[in-house]
Amino acid sequence: MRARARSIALGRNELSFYGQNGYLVVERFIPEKECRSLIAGAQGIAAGRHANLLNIHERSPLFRRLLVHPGILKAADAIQKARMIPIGSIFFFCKPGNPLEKGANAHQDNYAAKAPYGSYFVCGVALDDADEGNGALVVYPGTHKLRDLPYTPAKNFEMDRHGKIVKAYPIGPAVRVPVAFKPLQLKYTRGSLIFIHGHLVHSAPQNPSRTRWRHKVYLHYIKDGDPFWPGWNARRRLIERDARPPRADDDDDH
Ligand SMILES: O=C(O)CCC(=O)C(=O)O
Repeated sequence: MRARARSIALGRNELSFYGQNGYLVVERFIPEKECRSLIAGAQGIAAGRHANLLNIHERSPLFRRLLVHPGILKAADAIQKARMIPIGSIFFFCKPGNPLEKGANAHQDNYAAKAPYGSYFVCGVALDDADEGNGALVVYPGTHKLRDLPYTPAKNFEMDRHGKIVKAYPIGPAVRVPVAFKPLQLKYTRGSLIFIHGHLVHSAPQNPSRTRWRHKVYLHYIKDGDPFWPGWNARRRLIERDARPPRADDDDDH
């Protein structure tokens, strides 16, 4: 199911699709030019070392603006029927053959935020076209209704004493998916948004392409007033929805 592009005017059909399946794709919402700028921004930060970038919104005003994008917030509020507050972000390069990114196990994102059921909410922003050729996201429609599935805690990264990722594991602690729920590898174009329920089981293979990258950023939100776990590595925290990114000359009184 695909919602209409750009305006994110979510109607009854889209909201009911999300309710049934736990995800919703909005095609080509972020313009091509902006996708290219976001990729260039992340590549600039990576400087040739392509590990996941946790909280990229703290390192780049472009990503900070994306996290509080009024169109994304409006859609998030409508889907979640609540005021949604940004709490984090993570950037994936999904560079072909990259040892510092290993794809993702079949997992539920709420293992990280440990929020009440239905509160944690993720918006993936695809910065490249994605399909099975470059390891697009795989979802297990309907699994969000299973609530919290058991898992064994596992680390995503090993970091050095400066907080730099030196080793990566597949993201997320693996869960067992009941056989009634079938995997579906999505196909989406650059600029698409993928709204994901915090309890939807999803995974991603390591990028199997030899040539195609799959840049993507995930934006994280929580229902206003709900508790969440900040995490050891991610350090999620509440972010003002309407704050402008700080400018270089804003820090006179610190
Ligand atoms: O590579 C991907 O798109 C999936 C990443 C993922 O599953 C996650 O951040 O929870």
